[in-house]
Amino acid sequence: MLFQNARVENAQNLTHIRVENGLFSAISPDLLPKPGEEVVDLGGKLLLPPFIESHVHLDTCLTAGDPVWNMSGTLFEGIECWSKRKEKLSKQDVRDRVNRAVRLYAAHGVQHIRTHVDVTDPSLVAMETLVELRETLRDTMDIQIVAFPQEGILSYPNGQELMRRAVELGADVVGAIPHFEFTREYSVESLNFALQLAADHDKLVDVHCDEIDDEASRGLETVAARALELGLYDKVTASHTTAMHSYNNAYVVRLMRLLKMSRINFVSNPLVNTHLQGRMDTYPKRRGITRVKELTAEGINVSFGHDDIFDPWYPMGTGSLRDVVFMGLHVCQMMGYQEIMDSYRFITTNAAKTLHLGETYGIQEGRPASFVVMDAGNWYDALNTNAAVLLSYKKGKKLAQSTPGSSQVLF
Ligand code: 17E
Ligand code: FE2
Repeated sequence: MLFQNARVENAQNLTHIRVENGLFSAISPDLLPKPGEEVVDLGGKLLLPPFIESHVHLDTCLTAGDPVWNMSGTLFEGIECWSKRKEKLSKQDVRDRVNRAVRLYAAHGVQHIRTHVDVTDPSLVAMETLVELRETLRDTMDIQIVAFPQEGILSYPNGQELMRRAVELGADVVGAIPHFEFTREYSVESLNFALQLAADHDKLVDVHCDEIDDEASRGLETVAARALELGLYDKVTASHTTAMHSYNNAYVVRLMRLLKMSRINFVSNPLVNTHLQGRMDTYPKRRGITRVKELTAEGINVSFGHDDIFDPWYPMGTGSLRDVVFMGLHVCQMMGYQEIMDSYRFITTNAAKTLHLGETYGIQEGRPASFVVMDAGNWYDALNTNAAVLLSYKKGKKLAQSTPGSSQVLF
């Protein structure tokens, strides 16, 4: 099959792309159709590697208001609401909601998801169900599972044992939540435990790290130091790190040296953290987004995640990562021309690094023929016009398509 006249990422010129046996077999402006070959003329539309959701909670999605709404809009009230919803979890409930959420994502060109799954639940029903769904959905959505201790590792009954069991059940990634532990000591101990658990079982790490407006929340330095000392390096990711918004600059300069040495990844969730953070402030109200611009300038890998779709922490969401980037560029003040043009990387190649997708990902000859086509000629226009994802192909198979609606101005 031959896709003609594609604009690949930020390329100046158009090219043609041949897909055979589920792989990109040739990418070149000189390809001619073979006799009988199916041809699709993309007419200069933007072709990108598939979108990657690097941070979401699939187990909690589509539960907003059930049984109670988060009235304050804080992270901590969200955790209380979820704790009530958690009592009602069943395999069927998790399966139904995850299947719906995965299809929302698929419609928006997402083909990979890293989901945090709450393991502070003695039944571990959500974890068991996600492990099953990872298998059932493997041809359509790549799912990576984080064992996420929502209510703490040291501060929740049998927290360490639940984490170990989650890893035995098949979690790909080990999580932690240092800012929610009862004390600073617990916070450090929980991180030592989580990173050692990952090292012992050859797992990745993704910590909900310092998701609080407390400038004294310093889990990040412990995460980075352990990543360095245990030799885990870029297998480790710090998500949220919103306290970094409030750190003093002298401390950040000192911290940045360690962050670079550790080579850890960052995930920022601009939609959700603009909504959750700064809630104890009067005015000025902090935005509570980590320092994406400065981290990027230092060559540190940052991706963007949605975090939630319609759940106790975020009452909206359609699975569109374009909305995430759109918000992220605003709150991080990254609206220069080139910053806008490059911003698809937050939900593609940067996220691929975090998820360790390696050579299974990217528009290159010999790699799996997985890509999306946007209804725009470049990423700037795609972002600005909220362009539809016209096509989503995974390993040469069409997974989703859309026909943009038309609207008319009658004057
Ligand atoms: N849990 C948490 O600790 N933080 C979040 N942002 C969400 C769930 C969505
Ligand atoms: Fe999260």
